[in-house]
Amino acid sequence: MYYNSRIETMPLAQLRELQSKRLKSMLRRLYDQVPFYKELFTKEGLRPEDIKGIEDIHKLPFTTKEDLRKNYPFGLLAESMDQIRRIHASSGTTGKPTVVGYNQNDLEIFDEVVARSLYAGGARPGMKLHNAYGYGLFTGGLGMHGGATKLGMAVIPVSGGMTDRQLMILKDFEPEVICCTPSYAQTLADECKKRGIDPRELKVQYAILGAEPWTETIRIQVEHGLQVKASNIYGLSEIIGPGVSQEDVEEKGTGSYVWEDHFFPEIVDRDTGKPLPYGEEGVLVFTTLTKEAMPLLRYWTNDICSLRYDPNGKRTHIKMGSIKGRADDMLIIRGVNLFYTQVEEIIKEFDLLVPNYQLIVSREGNLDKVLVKVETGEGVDAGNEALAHRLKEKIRSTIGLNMDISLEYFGAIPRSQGGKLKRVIDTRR
Ligand code: DLL
Repeated sequence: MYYNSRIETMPLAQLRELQSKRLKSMLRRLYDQVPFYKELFTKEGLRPEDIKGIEDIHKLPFTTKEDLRKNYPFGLLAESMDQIRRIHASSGTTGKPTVVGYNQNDLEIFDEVVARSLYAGGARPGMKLHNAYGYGLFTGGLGMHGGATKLGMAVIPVSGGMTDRQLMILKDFEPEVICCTPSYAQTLADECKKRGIDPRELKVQYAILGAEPWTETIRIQVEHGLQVKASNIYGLSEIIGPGVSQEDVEEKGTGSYVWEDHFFPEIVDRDTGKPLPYGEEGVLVFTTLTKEAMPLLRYWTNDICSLRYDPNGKRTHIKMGSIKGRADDMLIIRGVNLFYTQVEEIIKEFDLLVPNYQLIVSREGNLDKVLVKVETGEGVDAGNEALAHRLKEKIRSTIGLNMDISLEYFGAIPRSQGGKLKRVIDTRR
């Protein structure tokens, strides 16, 4: 039932004790090894010994992406370079990438949390993993690879792109598990259909999807189009990579287990930074409890979601809900806060539309404009003005914004080629 049953079902009181112990030694390390943190603590009048346990965590300052940028590339390492065994980087929206480093122990933790995640997603030792996350500086490819190896799977390191070859491998190598972004899984499902490949001929049973926000509609499409059970994997380079949290394939839709023995999650108010109670939506913040090469304290992820314990869940660890969007790519359109997923929610109510879309944001004079380009279903006329009008009205009455609509033919909007899909093109900046 579990990859690591002792940890995954550890009673909460015991988990808290473990977290407290780990937090204290992590703070000592930050203070002694990272000048940035020593300065930050001094500025706040804090010493590591002021923190008695995990319940004091809210007294500590946040770390932001800006702090990583200012210390680019290696300024936040708590370990000398000769102990570093891997470096990853994720591209930011502007300028230099965010750089992270791992020592041997960190890589072992990475493998452990990914192995747990794969297991919760349905993978078992002896199965083959079709790994279509990108290999390279992105943590997806190598991260999933390491965890699958640890679990005892045979990894097929396909990486992203070259859809023809992906389909051939899916058919001929008969992997039982695939991992990729949800949008790429949609691409693969569409291509199967186009080429007349019956997904039931494939042996793939489980899809472990993440690295970008997705919805229940996409789950249904992928599950149907590839004949798999699809579960969510979440993570970010700064904290480790994929495997910070994972949905159990038998508890779909109830949230993803955060591996709390390694990553302590909080939800805070996006404006005040104050901790919010379980169930409320706010910014997700993580503290790494065990990472040695680059521990981070209260890292402000900018991802918006909520946390809750599930009394009916198989594991004791907390669950995070699906990511509603990012606080920093939240759009402000004529003063209205907008997550593009809100538009997606509306699109999916229309049977004649498919949720493959793009929002093009521009400014005319002082007025923000949004153009919604959305595909119609196969065989549906993209010139259907009544349909465009109904969508426009629904958006106006639900979100309170007038948007322009451009219906596109099925297949007209670029599909993911394996990387993260760009849903919003904001030309105002
Ligand atoms: O995307 C790590 C990863 C790889 C996760 C493979 C899952 C699978 P970054 O490139 O640093 O790391 O991007 C992290 O991607 O803060 C979220 O905004 C978003 N993200 C990642 N997973 C999910 C998910 C990897 N399951 C950023 N749902 C995060 C929604 C996700 N958003």
